[in-house]
Amino acid sequence: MKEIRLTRREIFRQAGLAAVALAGAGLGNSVSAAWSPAFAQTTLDRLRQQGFARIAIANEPPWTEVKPDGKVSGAAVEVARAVLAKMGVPEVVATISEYGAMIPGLQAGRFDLVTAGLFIKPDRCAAVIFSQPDVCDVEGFMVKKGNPLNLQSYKDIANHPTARVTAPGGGTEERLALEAGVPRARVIVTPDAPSGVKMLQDGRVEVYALPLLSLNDLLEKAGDPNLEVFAPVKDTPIYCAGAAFRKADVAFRDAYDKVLAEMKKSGEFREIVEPFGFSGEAPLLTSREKLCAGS
Ligand code: 6CS
Repeated sequence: MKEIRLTRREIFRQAGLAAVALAGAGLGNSVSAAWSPAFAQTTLDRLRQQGFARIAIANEPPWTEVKPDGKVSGAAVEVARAVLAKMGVPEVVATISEYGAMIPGLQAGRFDLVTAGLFIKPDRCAAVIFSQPDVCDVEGFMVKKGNPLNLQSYKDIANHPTARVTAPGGGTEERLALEAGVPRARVIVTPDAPSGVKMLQDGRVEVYALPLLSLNDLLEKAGDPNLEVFAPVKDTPIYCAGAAFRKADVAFRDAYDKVLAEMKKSGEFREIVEPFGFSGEAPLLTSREKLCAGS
């Protein structure tokens, strides 16, 4: 391959961001660059060319779901599928991931975007960039019928001498429990949605914490009259999720946002999310900027 010797100034002048990465590799003032701007393909170009985007999901209906026939669906996935199709990326290839592993996986290049109903929160906005909000929900507690310990907030769990809560690893509920002062030993990570219900049924925990729509889905599937859902959990906000992108993928995220905004305006967005039980209105009442600022 013909070696092209470029000075740092020529690199910065010729090829923009890609050069910053290369020069930032500490290659000194003049580097051999076996590439030219023609090779500086954007993420969106690559996805269009390969015909699919790799997405991270949690398999937590109705946000994301792998159906018995293997088809991937859920409100967050169907929104992303529709937006990406309009961007010229016809397919999505999903990987089930724990919430806590989604952002590291995105940053490591295992996924092209996260469309798992990842809540837009200040700590996450420091690590990734989000689309504008897509699906929102309140928080809930699944408990034994009658909520015998009268657990209505994470503080109630913390203040009870033995109450245990289960929640997804690296998810918001785990963090809320720890921040409310529930000892680590009483915050148990559930590997998947159904396991949390089983732990509650077997008396290994007293609360299963998830967004309300997720718990309602699990309650219906469990068909267990000894379980009920308490919501909204006191002292918790309405959370809104968005698609998450690597910080370097601003152009990809902005192009995604443009299509998402058009779909919200045309009513297509509402037609996708409402059959899953989500409000088509709620995401319009807030913004990425507000949610990243913690308001
Ligand atoms: O983004 C989160 O942290 C939360 N999102 C969903 C859809 N479920 C639980 C999880 O903790």
